[in-house]
Amino acid sequence: MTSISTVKTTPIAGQRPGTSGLRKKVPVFQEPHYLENFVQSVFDCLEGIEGATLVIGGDGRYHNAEAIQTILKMAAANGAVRLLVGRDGLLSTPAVSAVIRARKAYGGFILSASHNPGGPKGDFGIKYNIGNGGPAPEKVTEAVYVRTQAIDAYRIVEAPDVDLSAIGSTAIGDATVEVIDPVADYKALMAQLFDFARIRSMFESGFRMRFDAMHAVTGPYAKAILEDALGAPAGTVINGTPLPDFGGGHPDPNLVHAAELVAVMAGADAPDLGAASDGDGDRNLILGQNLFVTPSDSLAVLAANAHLAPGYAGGLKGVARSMPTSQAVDRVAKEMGIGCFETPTGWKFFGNLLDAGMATLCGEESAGTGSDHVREKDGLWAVLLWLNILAVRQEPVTDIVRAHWRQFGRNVYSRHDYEGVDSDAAGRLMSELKSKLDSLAGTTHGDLAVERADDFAYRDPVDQSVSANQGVRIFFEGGSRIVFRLSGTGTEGATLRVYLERYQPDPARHDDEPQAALADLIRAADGIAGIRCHTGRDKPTVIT
Ligand code: VG1
Ligand code: CO
Repeated sequence: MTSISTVKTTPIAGQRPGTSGLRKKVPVFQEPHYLENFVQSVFDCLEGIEGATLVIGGDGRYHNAEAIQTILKMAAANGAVRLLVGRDGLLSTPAVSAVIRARKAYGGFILSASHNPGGPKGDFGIKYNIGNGGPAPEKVTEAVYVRTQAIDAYRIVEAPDVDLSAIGSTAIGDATVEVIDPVADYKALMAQLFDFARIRSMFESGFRMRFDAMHAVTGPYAKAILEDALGAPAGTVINGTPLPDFGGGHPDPNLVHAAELVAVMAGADAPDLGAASDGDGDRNLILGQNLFVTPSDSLAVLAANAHLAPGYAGGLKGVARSMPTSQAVDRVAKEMGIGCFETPTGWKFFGNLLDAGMATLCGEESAGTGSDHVREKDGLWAVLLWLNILAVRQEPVTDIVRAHWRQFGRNVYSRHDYEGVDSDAAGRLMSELKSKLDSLAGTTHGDLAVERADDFAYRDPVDQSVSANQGVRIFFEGGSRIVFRLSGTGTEGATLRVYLERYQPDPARHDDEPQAALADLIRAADGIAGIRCHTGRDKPTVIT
């Protein structure tokens, strides 16, 4: 007999999902009923959970194992009958998406706080994905939030924990838990998209790369694909064992947190390609010898060359980028005569475009790139597409990027983050800025003249839903741009993100150091928004 308990609970304040699910410090998720309230609120908003198949997995961070057991027992109590879980509770974000799609599941839960640090005092997070494999759209996340404010009970099966360490099936209440190989579905999908034989022969002829898994979830995926399937030498994947605290590091593949890899790629004996991924495996960092390929440039180069990989040989239906991402890909789309969409920050906004066949490739400046193969951004996929392009073109990364700039011009780009800022001060900065948008047009800042400024609002071309307040855009004559927005993934105070972009058509200036090339925009950003005066900071916490 299955024993299902209905446990009384009360709403918990502040369970509002941000850019990418609900993220809080681990001790918050450990508070009584905290996780249960949110998970039950999700179930309460789903129609047809009765008899459903769900996929559950996480990036292996601290509290992953405990949270998964709770979700399994709640899923069974709420009527789901088949629960697919990665071995040891591990599944990267793109792998969850791939499994949901491959096995036609109803949806899934991803346990991750992505690039945020883990450990007992680190961050934890939960995100619900729908049947297309992508993050639940805003109308679902809003309904869940409303539900968290009214919930009074949750349902859970009384049962011992399920052993997740070996492939196999276990009953839990009326449901079956199937422990699956976390890599298999994903690897099979990659083998369909890319020319593994060609990449393999590139490695055989001495091509060298270094992939930094940052002690996070991509280690097993990268080893299975790069080393085992593609024949890259052992040791190509570094920091390849997932650890609950990511080895004390910050699994964010950028110039600051992947400093070890950046140093290797700047050294005399640098490999041909350097790459890294984040906590949950959906981001990517691409480095050539002595060259950081900005995610915005990477998206543009991939769009221009994707047809070289078998999965994209038929060309692209369109491309999409988040609003703060540089306009480099827009130039490629124009040249190719395909559509180019500008969406708010966060992968959930790409879902409709991908489902409708309006876009094939999507990207964000925050190191997220992906395609219609899944409905999440996909770190290892981006690395494999680069490898496929390199195997066909037989040129160094640096030459490919430089040639791209010569053809399209360079969108010099940088993001300045002010982390842990007082929330009220950050709010005041944004509201003052918004109050003067109309009066900014025509003003000059050094040599820069403002063309127009707005607060970005997006109308989804598929379902016509509108998402307002998505960040302030300031356009300057000549194609330069500054964007201001507040992060929706932080767990301490507020993070102000300032995105700076200047278009440089002149090849003689393509080698200019980005911060120097953007110096007048950096000054203008402070002049316009009063960053120093509002935040009390004289420089950003992180520059990428
Ligand atoms: C950040 C990035 C955004 C990304 C989001 C989730 O959001 O800027 O581009 O989609 O993280 O990424 P924010 O609101 O802090 O700027 V991750 O790898 O969760 O999955
Ligand atoms: Co991530």
